[in-house]
Amino acid sequence: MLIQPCGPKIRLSSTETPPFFKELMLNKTNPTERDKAMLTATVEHSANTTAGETPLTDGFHLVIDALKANDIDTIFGLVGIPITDLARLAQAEGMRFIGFRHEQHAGNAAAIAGYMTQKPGICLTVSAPGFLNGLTALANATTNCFPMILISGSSEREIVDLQQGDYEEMDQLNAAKPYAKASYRINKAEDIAIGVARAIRAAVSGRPGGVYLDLPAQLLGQSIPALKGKESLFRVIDAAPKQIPAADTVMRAIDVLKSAKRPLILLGKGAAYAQADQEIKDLVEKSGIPYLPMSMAKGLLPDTHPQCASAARSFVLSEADTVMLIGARLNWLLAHGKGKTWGNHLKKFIQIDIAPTEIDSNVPIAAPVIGDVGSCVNELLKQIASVPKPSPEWLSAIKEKTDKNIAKMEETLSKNPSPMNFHSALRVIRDVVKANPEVNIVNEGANTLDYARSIVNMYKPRKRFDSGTWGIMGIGMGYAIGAAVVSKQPVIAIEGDSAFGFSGMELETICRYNLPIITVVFNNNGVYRGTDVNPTGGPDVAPTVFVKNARYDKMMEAFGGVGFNATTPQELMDALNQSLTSGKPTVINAVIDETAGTESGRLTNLNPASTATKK
Ligand code: ADP
Ligand code: TPW
Repeated sequence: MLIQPCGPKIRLSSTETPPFFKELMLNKTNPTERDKAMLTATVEHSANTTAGETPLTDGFHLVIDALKANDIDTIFGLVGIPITDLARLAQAEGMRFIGFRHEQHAGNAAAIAGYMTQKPGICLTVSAPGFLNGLTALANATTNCFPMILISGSSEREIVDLQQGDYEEMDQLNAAKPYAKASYRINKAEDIAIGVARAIRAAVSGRPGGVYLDLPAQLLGQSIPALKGKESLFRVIDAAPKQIPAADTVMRAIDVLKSAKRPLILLGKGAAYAQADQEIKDLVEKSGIPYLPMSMAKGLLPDTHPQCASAARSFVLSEADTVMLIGARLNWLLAHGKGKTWGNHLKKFIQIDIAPTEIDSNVPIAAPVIGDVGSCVNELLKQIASVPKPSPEWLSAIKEKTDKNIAKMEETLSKNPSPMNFHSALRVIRDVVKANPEVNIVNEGANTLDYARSIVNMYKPRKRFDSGTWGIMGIGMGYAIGAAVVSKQPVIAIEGDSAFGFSGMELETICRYNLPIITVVFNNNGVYRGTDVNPTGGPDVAPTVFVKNARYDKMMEAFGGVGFNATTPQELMDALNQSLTSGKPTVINAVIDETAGTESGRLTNLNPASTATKK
């Protein structure tokens, strides 16, 4: 048998049929050809370790060995033909296999694990439908620049390619291509190590993204001499090499900063991903430039930092004359760098990014600095002393605006309406996070997302995970599970009731692995709110409306977790504190005024309005 680079081995005696195959055969009155083939392969795998014969290894083992050789210790997935034994083997070989109820959530867990660790998160699925369920997560990872690898088993190539109607037939490789940073198929066992290495490198180098790796069923059963297999294994060297920016680009950026009257730094999730926390802190503090964190960059510096301009966001975006983007794109989340949001002043942009094609994507960039955030910020730091500090007028104008807006928000937050609204419930979560800054936050919904982003301060980097670049619903439980597994610290998932529904079945997964995840469902009886009516007076409720007064906490109790129904801020606070102390899987059904939400939260203007009916 193959010598493993690390981890315990399952040893199969030459005469013994492995227990899971025994079970497979016993439970089947009519085992398929593939079942028989797998059994044969495994028995041979062990039988051939007897004296005098060439020891063999197989595709199953080589996939696991190749992942382990690259320090990948966790797989998020969902089993079935042809990857069940791959999952079993991963577990038997000391990896963690976290099994989900739907592949999309396994994929989301993998993606967020990749974002948190800079190692690609792995999602394992079955063919066609399982693959497609995972594909949404893969596309979302690519869109958000998270490194992940979707590994899917696939059906018999020759049948798929002739479209002869195989079980779960699909040309997965081509289906994945438009949504992945790279897509590969491995056809030969001796290529497994290279295939895995290519996937890892593609996921994490340059701009990170989602990679698809297609493993045909026949590959897994293929055997090759164990020695040959062992020799094929290797560890990827420097998978995400540093990219040092050219010196002239750094000097150009410094010159632009020198000419700035009202400079602003914008930190994006690329900056958080880079794990250059100290360098970024130094650049912000040594330059004295006010900064704005994008939602997932919150906590890179504490949101309470004196240079944080979040509370004066509209003001600084419209008034700044020079903006230095660090790992942030000028996409819809930043109004494409133009229009009303950005005011009437001509802006100069400096953009630090690892992807050269990002530059000038929406507006001309005066000073592109291409490289990894850590290296770019380091180079800028060497020159930053030559840049004059921002004018006291600019800083005091921001402070005045910040103080005013914070005072206004405090007034709103201090109210105690009954039922609770978004503000009174989020005030509680804000206070709990302040007291427990190590807590991870997952956040999705419309109003629930928009309000939580501005109300709940973050204090540590890479602790906030949300709907991100797509504004996607459904990341909730997947991200929460990924974050809990990777960080081994509590997670509070702040979920709109609609948002929660997309991944709610993963509560069972959370209970099964006993993860310290507290899901707070902001229950306002519908999508955005619960008050719409069917204008026809018919029996169907309006498209945005759910069952009234649903008890999401009861869902959790069905799986042995803890449920709370919170109707007041005090009840919510008590439930949160109790859950953080117990560490038990928990759902808090937070009853929110059903009239409280607005259509699409802060994105109302993105809903198309008819020009025919417009007055
Ligand atoms: P946000 O949504 O927070 O504004 P985006 O996802 O739009 O952030 O932008 C992240 C940017 O960061 C992408 O353009 C990506 O290429 C870039 N990026 C990701 N990792 C790095 C890195 N290590 N160094 C430099 N740029 C990076
Ligand atoms: C995959 C469209 C955006 S926000 C939202 C939907 C359905 C839910 C808003 O209601 P919720 O929050 O969660 O109750 P709240 O606080 O306003 O009450 N499908 C996908 N992604 C998106 N973005 C949608 C649909 C959407």
